[in-house]
Amino acid sequence: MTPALRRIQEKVESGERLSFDDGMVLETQADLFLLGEWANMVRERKNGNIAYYNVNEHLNPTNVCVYRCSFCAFRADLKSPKAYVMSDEEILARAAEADNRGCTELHIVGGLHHQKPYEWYLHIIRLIHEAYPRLHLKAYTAVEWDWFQRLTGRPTRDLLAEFRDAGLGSLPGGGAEIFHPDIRAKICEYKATAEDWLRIHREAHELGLRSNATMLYGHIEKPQHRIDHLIRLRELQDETGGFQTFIPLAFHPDNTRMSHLPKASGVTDLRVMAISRLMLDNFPHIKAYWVMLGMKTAQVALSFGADDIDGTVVHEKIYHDAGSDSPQELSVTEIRRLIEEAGRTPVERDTLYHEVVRESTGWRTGRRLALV
Ligand code: V47
Ligand code: SF4
Repeated sequence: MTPALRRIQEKVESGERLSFDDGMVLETQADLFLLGEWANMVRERKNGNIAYYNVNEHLNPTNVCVYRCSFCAFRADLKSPKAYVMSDEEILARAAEADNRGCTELHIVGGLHHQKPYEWYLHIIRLIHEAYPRLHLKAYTAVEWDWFQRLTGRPTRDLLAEFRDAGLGSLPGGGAEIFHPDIRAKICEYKATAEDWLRIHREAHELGLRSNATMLYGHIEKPQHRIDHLIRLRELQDETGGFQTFIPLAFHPDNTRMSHLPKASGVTDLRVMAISRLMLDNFPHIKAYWVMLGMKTAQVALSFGADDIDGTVVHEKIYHDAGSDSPQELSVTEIRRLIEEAGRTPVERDTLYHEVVRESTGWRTGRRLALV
């Protein structure tokens, strides 16, 4: 082991914060097993042997989008044959399906439609919340909030408060991509900047809304851009404490403008997972999103820093349009089996990390699971 790695080992063992330079040493000098051993130590310190999952569905009200992010296979032009916009009836039918299946959460994100007013996005939240108040609505990425500001000329803080009063429960972590401007300028030139993304999450946290954070890796970014991204998130978390979960997202190249790039390997997926756990010392949870990783890698990731594998997930489009060959849905029985086989204890959580108790009459929220 190099002296720099030995020093990092001491820091990990004593719970001391890792610097940007330490992150670069992890990226360039640490082998997979060392990363796994250290990330697992931190994971078990924070979450014991538990692996969380939830029962949720995805709703993407439209795929029409004014932007053209080069990694996106989901978006469509206004007049494209694959363009769609869901009607109120379709949205309500999807929410009814989720409610009937015992989902605790609906994850709502989509494109920025050229002709849809701000009120349409707000109406979707009201419509679902009034019909199915028990469904937690985790809705709209910072990129969408930034778009709503452009549509209305109103500050995002006011918009977030208006949505919260209409039934918004929390914010998903999408749209973060890679914060560094050198990369952002190449993969998503026009949409919300890193500063916008971070400001919107800060405002959400200050309004009492929790949120998640993501990082899109495995395209044109370099290790220094990933470490920079993680440190910016860590700094905001120091300020607000409002982030719940970090989700590293591997780029899927099929049907995108970067389709010439290879898919991230299993080793890269596990390395990024472990380094994220080690750098984000103030994030309670790290999610191995099985839809993106495939269930086999997600299962192994539970020993490389991850303590959550997201949900049963029905109607996922963003990854499936980009070539993911994961199934659309895993049953609770299958998720629990895979977690148990990985030597972990499965615990169903709701979006805000309360335990979910299932009874013959339905589900109820149990105790709040400790956030470390
Ligand atoms: O922001 C888009 C990514 C994100 C591709 O908060 C792609 O719990 C890979 O954020 N290859 C949206 N990634 C998904 C997301 C998410 C997913 C699961 C859980 C949560 C949560 C959030 O998906 C986008 C972008 O970074 N993305 N296209 C692609 N071709
Ligand atoms: Fe639009 Fe989001 Fe796709 Fe970018 S990633 S093109 S903002 S749908």
